[in-house]
Amino acid sequence: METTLIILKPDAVQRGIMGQIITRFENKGLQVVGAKLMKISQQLAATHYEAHSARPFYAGLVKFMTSSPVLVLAIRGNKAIEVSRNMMGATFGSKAAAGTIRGDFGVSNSFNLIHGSDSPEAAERELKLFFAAGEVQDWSRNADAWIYDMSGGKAE
Ligand code: IDP
Ligand code: MG
Repeated sequence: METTLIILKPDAVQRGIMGQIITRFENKGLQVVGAKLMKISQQLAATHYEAHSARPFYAGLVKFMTSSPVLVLAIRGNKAIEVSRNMMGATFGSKAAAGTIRGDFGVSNSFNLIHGSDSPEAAERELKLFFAAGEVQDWSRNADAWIYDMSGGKAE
């Protein structure tokens, strides 16, 4: 099982579509193991997006991400990182395929609703940035017996 960091960005919170986006992850069978509404500080935004610090859109990105609350989620499941990225769609709303979150809910290149870790290394780093020890819950979900084939002793 993988756990990934998802951020519902300020535009998703302000537009009142948090529930619709979370529902997509729940419908897919992924498990919410962490959730926190928070305002991202300048420092945290800078650390989170440090790989982009030389990009022309960086200043605007940090301003956007710190402008209004976000909902930070830890999402767990089989291949959760790749599955979530596929559900999010391409970076630009105008390019994202219909059926994806960005493809269905937006057209902007920068206000694109959602962040998701793009690798296991990124997920580990980002989960630690946004969730303190004890804020991610390891809870067992009864539905897992029907979401996964456990007949071989592990989730398939
Ligand atoms: P990702 O969120 O799909 O992983 P990244 O390339 O990691 O995309 O970029 C991080 C964020 O920076 C994007 O989600 C988007 O909000 C913003 N961004 C990326 N490229 C551009 C751009 O060309 N113009 C404006 N904003 C951008
Ligand atoms: Mg990225």
